[in-house]
Amino acid sequence: MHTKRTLDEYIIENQNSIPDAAGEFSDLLRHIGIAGKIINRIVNKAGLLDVFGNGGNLNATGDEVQKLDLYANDLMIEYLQNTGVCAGVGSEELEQYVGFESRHNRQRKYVVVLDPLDGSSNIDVNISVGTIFGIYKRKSAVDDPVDIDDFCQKGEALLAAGYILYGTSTILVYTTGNGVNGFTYDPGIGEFCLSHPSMVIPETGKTYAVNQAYYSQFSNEMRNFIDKCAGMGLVLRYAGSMVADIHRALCQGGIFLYPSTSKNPDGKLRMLYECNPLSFVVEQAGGSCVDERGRRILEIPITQLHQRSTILIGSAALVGEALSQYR
Ligand code: AHM
Ligand code: MG
Repeated sequence: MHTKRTLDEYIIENQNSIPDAAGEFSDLLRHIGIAGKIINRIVNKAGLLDVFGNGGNLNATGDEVQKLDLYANDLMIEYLQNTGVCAGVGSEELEQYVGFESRHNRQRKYVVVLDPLDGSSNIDVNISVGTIFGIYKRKSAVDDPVDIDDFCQKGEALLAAGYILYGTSTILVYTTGNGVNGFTYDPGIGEFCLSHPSMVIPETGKTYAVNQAYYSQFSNEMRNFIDKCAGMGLVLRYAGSMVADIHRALCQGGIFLYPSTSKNPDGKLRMLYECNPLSFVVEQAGGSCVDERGRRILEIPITQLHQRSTILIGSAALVGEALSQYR
C-alpha cells in the first residue's frame, strides 16, 4: 500500500490554489522537482565524476564558479527549456537572463529565478549544498520575448519559491503562498514524498548562523546582537551554505545573518535567487526576513538581476530582537 503522498500527487491536489494555473504552473513545479532529482544524483556521486574543483571562471557577481555549479546551471536551464515549461530563466551563474526562443516556450506564462547550486564552497568537501528557485508570472505578453522586467520583480510577486537541500537526505521544500511543505527524496521509488507537511518555524530558537570571521567588520548593532545571542545561550551553527543554515532554522528555530561587511557593504547574498525565494518560504512558515535597515526583504524593489542585500532571516522573535539593537 503506497503510504506517502508524492510531490506529483500533492501538486495536482493543490493546483487549484493558483488562479488560472491550468496545469502549466503544476507542470513547471513538477519539472523543477525532476531537475532536482537529476542534480541530486550527480551531487551524490560527485567524488566519482570529474565535477570537483572550479570551472576556471567567475560568475556575474565575482564568485569563483565550481564545475558542479556550471553542471547544475546548464542542466536546469536546458531541462526547463527542452520541456517547454517556462519562458525564461534568471540564474546566479549567468550575467544576463535567458529567454527561451521556441514558440512553445514563448507561450508560457512563467519565468524562473535560480541559484542552481548554492553553497558552492562546500561541494568538494561533501558538505550540504542546495538549489534555490522562484517562479514569477511574466509581465511581458505571452508570445513576446521575455525581458528584464519579468525577472526584476519584488519578492512579494513570487507565485512559488523553494529549495532542494542535498544533505544527509535530499529534501525539497516549497511554498505557493499557502504554507510550506517538505518532500524527502525516496531513492527506492525515485520520487519526492511528503515528509514535512505544513512546516512552521518555531517562534524562537537555540542557534544563530553568521560568519563570525567578519565580526570586526559588522556594525556595532549587529555585534551587540551577536553578543546577546551568546548571552541568551544560543549556539553558533554556520554551514557556509545558506540553504542548509536556513533549513535548520526552519526546522528547529533560529536566525541566519549575512550583514554588511567591508568586502560586501550591501551584503553578499543576491535578492533575486537567494534572499527573496528563501524569505517567501520562511515568511510562509511564520518567520521574519528583513535587511539590516529593517526593510521587509519581499518588499525591496529589484533594479538589477544580481542585486545584493544584507539579510536577517528566521524565527520572528530573534529577528525582532536583532532589529531592536538598531532602534
Ligand atoms: P554561492 O551561491 O556562490 O555558494 O554563495 C552563497 C553562499 C551561501 O550559501 C552562504 O550562506 C554564503 O555564501 C557563505 O558566504 P561566506 O563564505 O562569505 O560566509
Ligand atoms: Mg548562491
